[in-house]
Amino acid sequence: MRLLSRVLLAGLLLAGSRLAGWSEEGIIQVPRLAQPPVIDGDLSEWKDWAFTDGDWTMDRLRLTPWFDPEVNRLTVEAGESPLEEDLRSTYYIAWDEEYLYLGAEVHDNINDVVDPAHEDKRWYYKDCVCWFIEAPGDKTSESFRQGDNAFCFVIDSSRPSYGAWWRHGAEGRRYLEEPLPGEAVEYQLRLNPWGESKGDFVLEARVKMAATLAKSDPNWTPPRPGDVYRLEIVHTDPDGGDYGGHFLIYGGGDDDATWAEMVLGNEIERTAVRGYGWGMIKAEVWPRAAGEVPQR
Ligand SMILES: [Ca+2]
Ligand SMILES: [Ca+2]
Ligand SMILES: [Ca+2]
Ligand SMILES: [Ca+2]
Repeated sequence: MRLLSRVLLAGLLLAGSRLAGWSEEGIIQVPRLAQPPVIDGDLSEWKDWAFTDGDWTMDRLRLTPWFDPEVNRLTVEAGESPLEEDLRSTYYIAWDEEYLYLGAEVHDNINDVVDPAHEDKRWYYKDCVCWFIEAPGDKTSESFRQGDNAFCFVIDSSRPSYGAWWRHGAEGRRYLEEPLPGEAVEYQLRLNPWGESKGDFVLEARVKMAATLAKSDPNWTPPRPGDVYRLEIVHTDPDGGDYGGHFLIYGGGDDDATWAEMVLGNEIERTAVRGYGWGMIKAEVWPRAAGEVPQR
């Protein structure tokens, strides 16, 4: 990277650290769905009623407090595509009484799920979208201890046994690694959904909370509006390279104290969507006022 870029990035990082972190300042409000979606690789029936804050690119990510040039690969080598062609992605999250719903619409130049040193747990060396969730959320700094979960989906259309992965903690245990149990997950991938690139995909998934969150933390209780979890999204995109092609969004890595606060919210009213326009409704990251939980 050129010296000037390094200086600029260092400045951004300093500015970011003075913000004391996204999770200290904003709350992600995740709406409840009135109708359970069909898990078929098409998000159209629920994505407008879910949490999203739009397209993520490397250019956007490097303006955030969580950006770390050691983790997020930004350099463009000669002959490589511009960054926005490397990876551009929109994520969606919602919930109901039984499930967390997770979605991603992704523009990716290359589908890469080949890992020369494959192990089932090495999703981070493959194209993979992963939601890190602590439930219930707390302010204690932990790395995949009690209450910490990663729900990871390898973008492999052959749906291998490790394609839906669960890294998690439990009471007195940490970094447990196993496939998401069959009864806990349903997911679909749609590759090249827009006929533009074989690397593009839509991911639609649901994860049963009682079969996962309750096992990682005995203090978890069935979800109710106002419950506080914590969230980070990790999206790996090696594209033939080694570990390091990463988006880390809403957090700074495995330390769950860096993850953003995520509050289970109520349903988005259709009338509200009509009344306010997409930008207002979809940018559901709210400034926090003295411990107040935002109400819809
Ligand atoms: Ca669907
Ligand atoms: Ca890529
Ligand atoms: Ca890729
Ligand atoms: Ca914690």
